[in-house]
Amino acid sequence: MRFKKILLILSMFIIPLIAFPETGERLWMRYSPLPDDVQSRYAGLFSVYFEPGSSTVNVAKDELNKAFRGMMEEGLQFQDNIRKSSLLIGKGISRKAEIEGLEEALKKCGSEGYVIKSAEIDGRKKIIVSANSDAGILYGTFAFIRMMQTGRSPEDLNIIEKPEYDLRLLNHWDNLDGTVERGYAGHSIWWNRKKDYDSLKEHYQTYARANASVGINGTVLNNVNADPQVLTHDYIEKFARFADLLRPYNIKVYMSVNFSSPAIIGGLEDSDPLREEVRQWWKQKVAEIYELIPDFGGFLVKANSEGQPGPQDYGRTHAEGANMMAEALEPYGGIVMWRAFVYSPSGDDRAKQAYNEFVPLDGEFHENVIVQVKNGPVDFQPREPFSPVFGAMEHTPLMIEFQITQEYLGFSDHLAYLAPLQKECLESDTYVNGPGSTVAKTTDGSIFNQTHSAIAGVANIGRDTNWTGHHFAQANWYAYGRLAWDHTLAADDIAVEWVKMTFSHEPDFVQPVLNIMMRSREAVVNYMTPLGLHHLMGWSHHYGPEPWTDIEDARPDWLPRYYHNASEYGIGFDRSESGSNAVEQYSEPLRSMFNNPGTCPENLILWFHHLPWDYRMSSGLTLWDELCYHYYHGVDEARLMQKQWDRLAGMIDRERFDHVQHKLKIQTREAVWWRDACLLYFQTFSGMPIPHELERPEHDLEELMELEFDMTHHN
Ligand code: BDP
Repeated sequence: MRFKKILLILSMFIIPLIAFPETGERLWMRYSPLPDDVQSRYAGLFSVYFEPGSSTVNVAKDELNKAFRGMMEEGLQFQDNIRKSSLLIGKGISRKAEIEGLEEALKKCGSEGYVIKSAEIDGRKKIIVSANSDAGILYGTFAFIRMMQTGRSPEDLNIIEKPEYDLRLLNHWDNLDGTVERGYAGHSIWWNRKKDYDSLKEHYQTYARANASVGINGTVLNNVNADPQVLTHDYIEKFARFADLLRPYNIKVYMSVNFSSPAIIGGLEDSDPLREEVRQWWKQKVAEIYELIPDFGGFLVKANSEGQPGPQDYGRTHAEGANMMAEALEPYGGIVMWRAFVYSPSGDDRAKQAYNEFVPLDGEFHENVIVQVKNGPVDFQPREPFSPVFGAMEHTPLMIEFQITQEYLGFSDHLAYLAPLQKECLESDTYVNGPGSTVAKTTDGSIFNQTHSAIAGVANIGRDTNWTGHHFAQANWYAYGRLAWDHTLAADDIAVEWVKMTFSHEPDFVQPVLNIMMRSREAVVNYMTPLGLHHLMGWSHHYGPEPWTDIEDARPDWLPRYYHNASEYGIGFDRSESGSNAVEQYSEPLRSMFNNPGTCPENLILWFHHLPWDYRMSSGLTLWDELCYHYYHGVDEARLMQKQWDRLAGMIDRERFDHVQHKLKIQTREAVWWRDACLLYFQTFSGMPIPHELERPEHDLEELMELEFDMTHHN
């Protein structure tokens, strides 16, 4: 009797906790029961005709069933007859039933898009999900699930979707020893795992489902600082296993390669791209890869950058290097993504170098080469102008590289929702083809007639149970994928989707969380690098503020002082005509606008200008006072985010609530650290007081300068 009682208590209280701890492991695919009103909207859709198909179609079918079982608390009834079904999913629906407008709609959705449509057959209402390919069925099914997850009405649907970019990639900066460069969510999910692949299958499936749910269709499995070993047969076999796992989810694998591989692992004398022996070596390697991975995506290459080898080591150009690989990949349909992130210790402004090296090569790259350009001209800072390379190479497909991992935005300790940053770049007008020539349009094929369109995001994924370290960093993976599919989506709409799917539909929860997310990136900009300042972080760890760092032997353009130039006169980098003239790389009217401090957007003013401390800003304040207000505002925003979150206690599960609360505490403390470090240090030059109505700094400059930063708890 007593035993039974214990069992009962266990099953009532303990077991549910063990069975469903909210660890974040299920990402935005939690499929927990929907609110009653949403359930009732979908209640008529249990009987489904799912046209049989490939393993990709089976993935979609299983997912839909899983989603119904969780969200509607009951599995689907699969029918083999469309008349008995209310939801019809498949490529061939239009052949089986006459549905007005379906054929036309399918013509608009390309090879990966889909149609979701309300229709009436024999006087009965149905919903059709159709596409031209199995991949389209996969994405259409996930879109339908998203509609349910976000509570959208399934009435009067006429959705026609087609992805904006053909290739929507994640770049994992994962090393073969299992560490992740600039990763803050634990070790690599791909490399150096003790467990065998079979026991990890479900883990990889979650990764693949998450990507498929937003439309990511490619992934680079290793670091751009590539270990040559990755091209040995053992590793190619490992890539092949991952490719097999990811294939049903319409995800191709790609590899980062080291330019010197022929010499390092091939035993050749050198890796000169114009030498026949070297070219043959790459051809054979590529053949070996395609033997095992027939749909291998291609190579990503970081060459002649930060110590990586490249064609310039042999007096050859980036184009000659890229084309050699492109030729090897071409017969199989593979591509080369050649990174434009280059800067040599040349003495010229680092922000100008990618443009200087690449724009003259426009037109020289093979058709299957895409040049991959970071969103800004320097390096993934909290705010940068867009890279002037966008729009400047009309004969070369360019792809944007965003950083999803928060190397410069507080690692996985700070909440920073990055969709506003990405939108800011995508929507920046380059003017290269007149007004409206946004960065998005110069890369998605709508302005230039390019063979490929692509986009990449440096992943923030690791072995942490919640995948990304901070629960809110999951939103950055999600939002990147959504924007890669459709860059016209609004950052706040994406955030609402994610919050509903990940946490709750409760408006009293969704609204304040949306508010937190939408303010978060600007908060980080304000407490780290307001008004166009950049690169003020510690030079090795890239985490905390060290605007003072001076290291003998270090390259000047690695050090913050190169960028802020603070002196008794003022602060900022003069990139105007009288300075480095980086403004020249932008088209008119931007060039003139950036060139003049009076017309330069103030949120970039110190990016383009070196100005005196008493320069009058549009607010009427001096530059010094304005800078102080921005830093203090950043801290206020961090505090507000923390308070807003505290008020949500009890509205979601304890585990995730506490975790986020803990992280927000760290963020607020560190926002003060950033503010005090930067302002107290700059004050040694400006000699001006912090406006009296602002609180006094909490730290002492000397104490901050002596702080030994400990990386260990941040990895
Ligand atoms: C920098 C990172 C470095 C990367 C480099 C790159 O600090 O770890 O290797 O970018 O993109 O921001 O290649």
